[in-house]
Amino acid sequence: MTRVTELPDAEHLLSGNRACAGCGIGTGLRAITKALDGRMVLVNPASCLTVLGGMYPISSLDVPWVNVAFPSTAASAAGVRAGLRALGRDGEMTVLAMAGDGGTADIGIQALSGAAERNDDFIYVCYDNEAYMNTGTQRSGSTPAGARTTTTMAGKRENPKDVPAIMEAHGVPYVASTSAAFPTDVYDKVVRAREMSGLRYIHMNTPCPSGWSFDPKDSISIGKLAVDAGVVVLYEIVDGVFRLTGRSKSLAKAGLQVPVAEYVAGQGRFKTLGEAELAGVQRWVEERWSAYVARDAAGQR
Ligand SMILES: Cc1ncc(C[n+]2csc(CCOP(=O)(O)OP(=O)(O)O)c2C)c(N)n1
Ligand code: SF4
Ligand SMILES: [Mg+2]
Repeated sequence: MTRVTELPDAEHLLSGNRACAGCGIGTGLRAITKALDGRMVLVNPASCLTVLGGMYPISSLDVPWVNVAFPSTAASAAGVRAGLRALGRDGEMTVLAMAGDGGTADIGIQALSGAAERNDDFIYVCYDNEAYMNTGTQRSGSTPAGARTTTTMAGKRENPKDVPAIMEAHGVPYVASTSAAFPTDVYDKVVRAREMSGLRYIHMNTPCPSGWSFDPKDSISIGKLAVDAGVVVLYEIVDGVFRLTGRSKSLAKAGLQVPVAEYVAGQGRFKTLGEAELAGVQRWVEERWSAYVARDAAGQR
């Protein structure tokens, strides 16, 4: 695994942007742009990422990017790739589609499914802050059970949609789950994806101080707690072979380090979560975790 001190020095996400203090998107995007060495076109729809980028003609990124309509990210990325091919510039840069969880799990899923079925040639990163944050924290298909949003005032009832599993079912060559709290895990996965072709899907958890209600200084520690509790799991599936990575790989031997109760305690969005609901979430996490550990062991045989 790459160490932080081994990451490339070049910065493509410039200092100063319009995201909230402590926003996980910036941490993750910084690692992604380093992994692509700045040779990329970013395609993104309306979201907090658009806000982070700034308004034309100002940009906080030193790479070209295209803002597209909310449901069309994957279709637009496929179009950008086709355009580069037509210009004879196909090998020059990676096309990176990057959208939020609302733009991926809900409104953009038909375009993403179509692109996955065609195995279109780009990397798609869903950064998951677990709600529609840019418009003021509405519930998405990726919001966890028990989380309070402006459209689930008593806490959401349903568990989140498993988008990486949906993408795996399409048979795409690369699927990964990562967290902005582990920038080297993000970096290594984007490097691996960069070296492959076809549709490569990466799901990146990005803590959101404003929407989750915690102190911005705790962004990384909350992201790490999510992994230690098994709420977020770091893994990759390369040509159908599953393996846990980084911190989650260590936890396969050591066992989950903290109960879900400890993870939710520091976040205001879970303040309506009752004991019975919490026990339900804990069971759901443990069942998922056991399945991941079993798949990891099977993949190594
Ligand atoms: C078709 C359409 N519907 C609704 C909107 C309003 N809108 C802009 S950003 C956004 C929220 C996006 O949520 P998500 O994709 O999770 O990204 P986040 O804001 O959380 O970063 C919404 C609903 C829009 N721009 N276009
Ligand atoms: S609302 Fe959340 S995701 Fe959006 S910029 Fe602020 S911290 Fe980042
Ligand atoms: Mg979101």
